[in-house]
Amino acid sequence: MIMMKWGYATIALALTSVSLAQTGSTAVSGQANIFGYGVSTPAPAGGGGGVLAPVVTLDAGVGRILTVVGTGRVAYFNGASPIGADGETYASTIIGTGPISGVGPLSIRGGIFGVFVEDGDVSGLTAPANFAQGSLSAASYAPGLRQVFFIGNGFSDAGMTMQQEFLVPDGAAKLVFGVTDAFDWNGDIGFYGDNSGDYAVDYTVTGVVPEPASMIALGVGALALVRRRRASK
Ligand SMILES: [Ca+2]
Repeated sequence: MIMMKWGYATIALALTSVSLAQTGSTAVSGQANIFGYGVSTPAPAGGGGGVLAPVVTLDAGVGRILTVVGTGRVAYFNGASPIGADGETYASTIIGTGPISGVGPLSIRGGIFGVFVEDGDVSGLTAPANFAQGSLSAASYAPGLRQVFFIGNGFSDAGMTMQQEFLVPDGAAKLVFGVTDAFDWNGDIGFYGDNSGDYAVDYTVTGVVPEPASMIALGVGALALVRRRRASK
């Protein structure tokens, strides 16, 4: 009888662990304004607000983890040396706009950034505090909803052997990829108009898909156990 009981439990647990693996690729224009999500026209301090940043619709799940491979180069003003996907060292603090946070203080300029957003109209929401990202070579990060975070090339080491993990906040329905820009990389957003070149990202989101059917199976399994237990008494 014990073997039978364990059999039920094993089946039920297996059904609740359907894994999620969402992958895709997108180009990220050097003018893709990471702060522009949720507002029709980001108000720049000058130099242009850029273009809409690409948005990925995330599959539903729990315990979701994002990994990214970022490439490409972007020049941030006419005649500037392009900056790679992993950015370069520079002190930057940029004020956000609308429902999206700013960034910084960070020791990086250029490179690929991301932000997780909930479903629906977020235009009336207040921006959260800037994400305190600290070290840019940590193994994992846990940004909140609408907190802009640095992704870079997605690796923590120069040899690009260790992929960083970005924990997807519960309630996130979308992932936006883009770039930051401001006069001298500090203050109000702006100066997207003179950017040229593109980044590109390959992204993967893993996790567990909650399945109503498996929850029913679990309930049926538990009920069966109760009945067997009662019958054996
Ligand atoms: Ca610029």
